[in-house]
Amino acid sequence: MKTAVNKIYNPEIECMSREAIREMQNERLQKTIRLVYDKVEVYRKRMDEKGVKPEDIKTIDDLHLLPFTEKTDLRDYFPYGLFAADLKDIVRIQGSSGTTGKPIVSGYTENDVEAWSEMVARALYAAGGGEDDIVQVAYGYGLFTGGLGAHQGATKIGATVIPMSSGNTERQIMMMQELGATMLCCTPSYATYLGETVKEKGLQGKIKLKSGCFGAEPWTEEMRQNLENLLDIDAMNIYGLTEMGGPGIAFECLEKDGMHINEDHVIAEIIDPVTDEPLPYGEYGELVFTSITKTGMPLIRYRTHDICCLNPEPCACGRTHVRMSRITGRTDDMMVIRGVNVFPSQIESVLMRVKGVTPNYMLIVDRVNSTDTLEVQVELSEEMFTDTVSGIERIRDEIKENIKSVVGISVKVQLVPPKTIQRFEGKAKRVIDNRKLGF
Ligand code: DLL
Repeated sequence: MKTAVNKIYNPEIECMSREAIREMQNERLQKTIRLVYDKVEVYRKRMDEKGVKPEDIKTIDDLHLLPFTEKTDLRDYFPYGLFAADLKDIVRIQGSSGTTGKPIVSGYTENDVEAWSEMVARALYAAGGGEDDIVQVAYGYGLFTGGLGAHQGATKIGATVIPMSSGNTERQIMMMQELGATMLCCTPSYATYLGETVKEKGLQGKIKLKSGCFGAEPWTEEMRQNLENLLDIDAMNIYGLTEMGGPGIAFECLEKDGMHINEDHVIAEIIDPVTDEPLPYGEYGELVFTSITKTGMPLIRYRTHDICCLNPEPCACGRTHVRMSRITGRTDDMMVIRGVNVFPSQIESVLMRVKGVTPNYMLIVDRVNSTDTLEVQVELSEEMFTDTVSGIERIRDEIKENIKSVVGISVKVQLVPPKTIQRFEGKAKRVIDNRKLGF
């Protein structure tokens, strides 16, 4: 691997003491609560209903007094109902379609765009980036925050940006090679597809990439290994969501040991998704964010539905901001199969450890004679495809047994020929649940 160098974009902030971070958060929280109470009717009403006044919120320990914000609120008050700034001060709208199709949007003031750009700049620096780099942005440009978010961050660090947007794989690889891109920003599934294509074309020695920031969808440690091998890079995780501003809310450094949350801009909590009670550091639960610098559309205790845990220990890289683990699932992507809770990431993790299959898979859930079924379709590698029948059967049994022991359910495994499972240029969609189709 062409190992990238550890760099810190804003050491004064990223390495400040825990006490100083806390003090900064307390002060910024008070300001934000005052702002939303004065400017956003929904928040004022909800706080009044709970009997909480802005002056009751003095420190982050008072957060639990505040109401949660849900994704449905963004839909219900679409488009401008949660904006805290006048439209004349909003310089950007970004959004996402979500799974139900009804859009959600977020509004940014100039300050918000500036803060967001710095968050991504920190992520790119942490991945070894700088002004000498050529950053290929293969996240989609548009309302989705990936493309413009990475673009702004790369511009901020003075790098050369190639704004490819997603798709057109042949052209991506041609440009990557000809222009000598050194960093790549896209979803991990698209990066894997790019990597597979590079390998197939025999171009592995001709690509100059050294690292990349990959996010917008869940991925596993095994998928990282695979991607790092395919492209000979350091593959870093980057997290974010439209509602809080986009990519860069948290990012990995080269220690690859959790994502540093930009705590000067957001406060993170973990709650029990059932009881809604805050959970201590180290325990897995639902991630909840409060904006503390946004002025366009600050959100209070926003429930992400993403599951992870937090680690407050300082990192070996020197940064002190709390780290979040990989997202292990979403409270809403859990499949309940014959009463057992199953997350797609658990299955992915099993598949990635099996030799002879590729990271391309699809999970098909159905209900046959009142019994839930789960079929795992996974692609064989080119080498394995031409192997003996008994070799292929061995792989099938290995997958079945490992899923049974890790997840606790029996599944049907279908091994399919190479390149037959759909590839994704943006976020991958790996579950088809026919039970929800109502027949
Ligand atoms: O996906 C923002 C983004 C763009 C993040 C580029 C990173 C890189 P949304 O489209 O609003 O925003 O989707 C947000 O995607 O709540 C998570 O469920 C998921 N997600 C984002 N990053 C990660 C990650 C962008 N690194 C939703 N790991 C979030 C796992 C992620 N899930």
